[in-house]
Amino acid sequence: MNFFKIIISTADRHTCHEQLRDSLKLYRCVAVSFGLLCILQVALNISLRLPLSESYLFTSHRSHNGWLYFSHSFYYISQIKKTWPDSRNDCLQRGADLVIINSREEQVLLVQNLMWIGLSKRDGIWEWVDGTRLAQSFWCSGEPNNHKRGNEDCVQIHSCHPDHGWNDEECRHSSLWICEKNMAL
Ligand SMILES: [Ca+2]
Ligand SMILES: [Ca+2]
Repeated sequence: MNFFKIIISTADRHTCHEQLRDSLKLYRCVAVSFGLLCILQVALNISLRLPLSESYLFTSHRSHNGWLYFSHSFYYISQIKKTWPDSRNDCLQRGADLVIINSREEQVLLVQNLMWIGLSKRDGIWEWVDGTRLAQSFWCSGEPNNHKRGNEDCVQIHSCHPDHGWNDEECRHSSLWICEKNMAL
């Protein structure tokens, strides 16, 4: 009888050890899964927030040959100053054109120093470089003022305000400029 008791007791211990081992495996599995979920959450947060950050765009999104990418467009910001017609020629030679600002998001993204944009006056009407007439505008307060002898027929983006800012200026004035290559075309 004692012999059978020993066998049963040994079997119970084995069962108990197996249950304990299974429990440990389960806890380990839960802990690893939780850790992976945390890593995934951090990665998602970073990927969703960073593209919306201007500073990230202009410091970390510099792509080949100085072109920056944002929302289906590549942008090139010049390092030297030229007149509006010469700036436009430079963009055309790069397979692009002076930037057309289609939305407040694009305006906020690009507003920095004084830089030519693809807006000029033709026959007294503001027109983008693709021939479309100006609809949504982001003029600085008091602009366009056609200040210099009535010859301010070209437009610069200007950081007079965090989310808006354009100034009309003489086209022969030298300024930095922004080219845009729209990938949706
Ligand atoms: Ca655009
Ligand atoms: Ca002006």
